[in-house]
Amino acid sequence: MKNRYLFDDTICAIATPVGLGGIAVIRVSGKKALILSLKILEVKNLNPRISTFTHVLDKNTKSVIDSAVATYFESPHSYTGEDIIEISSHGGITTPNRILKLLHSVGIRLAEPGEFTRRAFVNGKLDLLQAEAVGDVINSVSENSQKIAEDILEGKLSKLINEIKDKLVEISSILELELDFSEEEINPLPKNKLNEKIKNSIKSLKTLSKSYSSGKIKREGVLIPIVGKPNAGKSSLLNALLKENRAIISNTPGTTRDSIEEVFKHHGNLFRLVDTAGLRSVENEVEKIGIERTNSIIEKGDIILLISDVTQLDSLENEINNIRSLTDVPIIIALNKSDLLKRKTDIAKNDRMKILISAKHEQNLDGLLKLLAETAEETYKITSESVAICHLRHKQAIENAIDSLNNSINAINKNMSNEFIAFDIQNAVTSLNDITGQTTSQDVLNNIFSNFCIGK
Ligand SMILES: Nc1nc2c(ncn2[C@@H]2O[C@H](COP(=O)(O)OP(=O)(O)OP(=O)(O)O)[C@@H](O)[C@H]2O)c(=O)[nH]1
Ligand SMILES: [Mg+2]
Repeated sequence: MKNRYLFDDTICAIATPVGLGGIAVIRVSGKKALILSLKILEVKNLNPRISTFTHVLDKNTKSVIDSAVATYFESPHSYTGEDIIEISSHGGITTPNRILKLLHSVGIRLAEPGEFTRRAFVNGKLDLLQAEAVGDVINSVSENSQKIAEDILEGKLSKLINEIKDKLVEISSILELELDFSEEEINPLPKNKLNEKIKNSIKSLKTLSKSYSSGKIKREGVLIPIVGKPNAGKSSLLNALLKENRAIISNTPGTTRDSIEEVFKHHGNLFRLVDTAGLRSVENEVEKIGIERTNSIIEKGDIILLISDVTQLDSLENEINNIRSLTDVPIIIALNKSDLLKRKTDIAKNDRMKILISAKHEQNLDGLLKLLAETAEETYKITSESVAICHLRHKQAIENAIDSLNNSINAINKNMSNEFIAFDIQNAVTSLNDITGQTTSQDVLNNIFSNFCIGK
């Protein structure tokens, strides 16, 4: 590593959550982590990688604050790449905060959110993709979101992007080499070979770009607007699935005026269910706004759950057409109030996307959840093992790279000089560098790290 101490000062933070707990971990990182930490510890020295039982002392008042275990991670073999001291003290709110104050009093600055990870990134311990994934692992709320972040943290996505980048750098250096030598001195790369190489890179980038919808869903959950006519039973269904009285239910049409979003976990999948205002033509201003909101939620939805009263299906086709005019994602049609049917019906039999349920009597809700899960998995390849991108920032950079490569192909086809072709390829490389962090602007970095919690 070139320079492990790009940051001059030493920082500290409580790395464990605030609140009651057996143990709290206070972290110190920086050039002076060891000497400054020793000022508040009873021991005279700490050996790298060995946990040492000691006491935390306020040397001014000569009082013992707590018994603790201190561990020294010697640079560069630490999370940040700098010297790190971790003090494991008793948990709770008072003790860790007293220790933090002591550390501050001996000249250690309190860390900004994400500063440990930012130092790890600047010191080359992680690239930007991995650093972002640290935040995603911490914030993950389902097994799927945890898995995608963990894969990125392990470097699987960085490897893929670096492979594409290396190929582009190779093409660009061949082109530049050809500029320096005449055709007699070297064999130039034939135009069709060059085209083929660039097209292969575009293909790999397109696959990555397409993985965004599945990556986003793995990270954030499947957004499922529950829509349908007033009184169809949308709020009843939300409550039945959540097993709580979240939304108000009544037989007055137009009960739900605003959308209610609730997160619901099902077999490792995260469903974000949104109860919406019933769709109908209305004069009432408040209800109108509610319906406009419903339409915009339909546009954002990953799967639409259309609820229809099975005893009043006259307008079902119209409802489906209305939804289709807003989105082309799958529509699951739940025919509700099956308990009101006098006779058995095979109405939902021949259409896989139709299902007969009763929200009020909790009938066939498992069947509905299974259908939702299968549709999500098939449409968004949620369970597939391949690595996926999950941040809009990554998708935009990949698309910029694809645009630049398309420009380079145009330049080749117009028989333009190698300089122009190489310029476009270099632009594509720069876009990819933005993802992994080599050329990312300070603003973007500030934005990424400010979303982290303090102590990470
Ligand atoms: N019999 C029967 N009644 C149901 C069922 N599900 C809901 N209901 C009744 O239908 C009425 C309307 O239910 P809600 O859940 O408020 O309907 P909604 O679609 O949210 O209606 P809005 O918010 O007005 O758009 C209530 O009286 C519910 O008790 C069902 O499965 N069977
Ligand atoms: Mg409702």
